[in-house]
Amino acid sequence: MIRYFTAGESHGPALSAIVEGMPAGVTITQESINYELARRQQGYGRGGRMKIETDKADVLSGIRFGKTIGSPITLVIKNRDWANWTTTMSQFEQPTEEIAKITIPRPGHADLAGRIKYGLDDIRPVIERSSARETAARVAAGTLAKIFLKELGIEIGSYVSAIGSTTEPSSEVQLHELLNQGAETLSRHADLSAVRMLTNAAENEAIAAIDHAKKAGDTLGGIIEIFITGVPVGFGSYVQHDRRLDAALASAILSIQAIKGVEIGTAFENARKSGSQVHDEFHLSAHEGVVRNTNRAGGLEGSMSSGQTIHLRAAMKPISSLVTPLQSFNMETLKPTPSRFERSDTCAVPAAGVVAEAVVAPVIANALLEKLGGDHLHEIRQRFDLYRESIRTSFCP
Ligand code: EPS
Repeated sequence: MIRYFTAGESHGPALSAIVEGMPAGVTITQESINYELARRQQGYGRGGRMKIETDKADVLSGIRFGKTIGSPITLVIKNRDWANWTTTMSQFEQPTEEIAKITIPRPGHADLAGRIKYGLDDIRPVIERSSARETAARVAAGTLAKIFLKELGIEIGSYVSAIGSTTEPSSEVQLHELLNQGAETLSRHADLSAVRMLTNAAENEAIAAIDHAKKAGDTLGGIIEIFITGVPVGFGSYVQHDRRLDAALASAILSIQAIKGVEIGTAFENARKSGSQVHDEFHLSAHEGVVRNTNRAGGLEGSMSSGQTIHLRAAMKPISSLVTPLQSFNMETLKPTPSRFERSDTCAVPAAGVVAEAVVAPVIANALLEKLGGDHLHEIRQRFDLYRESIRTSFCP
């Protein structure tokens, strides 16, 4: 099973990740990891930091001659901005000059609870580790699982369906056409847009909304749609809470900074309808076996994959670092005061879609490994092909 941890402060020397349990024999290139890191840096509305960084991952272990060897893989992404923070973020040396403590928490951020929880006298360490900069390490780690899944024809993609009150009116037909070619085709299409939306009209409206928010010293959230194609029926399980695939996917998405809601399929719309209008009926096809004409369940039934495209939707709150301050207080003087500004983004919804793709990849990879086992790509592929074919042929009338 794939496990990973990340480490690193936003303005420390580097971010890192150790990924354990990647099957052996998977071809990895540095370009493929760096490609995803570059995608994460994109998006209209990002702040000044993205102009400083060009994220690239160094691989320190677990890969030999371009292939995984089954050993833990260590990834390191250097922070270019570290050069400007060596005094403030010094690990051992005591600064000779006074470093101003941060004592005014931003509403909506980890500042208040983090300082209290860890008994700190300065909010700076909370900002450093709670920062969404950490997602660079998660994208690097998740990309490994994504590459492994792609070898088996399982693809993960995403697009942005809303930024603030701007909603993407993407047609079901267009979405279907893109997803039919694999979820990565959808992502490549979304990547052409500065806000990862699918129509020019929505893109232009979203850009204008971001400009407006920036001018007002405000921020915008939005909604991301995540799709996973090629997952066969029967991954995950209903028999125990911690083996439920829907719960594991939702947990991974909710672990992304600023994500406050997850929906599977059209769950909230379904809740307002009767069962006969919701459930996806079975039909039998001579060549494909079990087929459905609808996918309101979002590819997950009984906490297992249904064999249809998995569809998750995530709600991102507006970033909580605002130029125009909200009401706050000084944690030392206990005097009411406007919140302070920390450099940030106006809108990071497009980047969050790339992060979402990365965090669901190990979840799907683990569901696959739990079902089929195997330690190297060749044996996993044999088992995967056999499983898929046996399902298909069992139900062809
Ligand atoms: C981010 C890096 C950060 C922020 C942002 C995401 O860089 P800095 O703090 O140096 O400007 O731009 O972080 C946050 C939104 C946050 O709340 O901390 C990145 O690499 O994605």
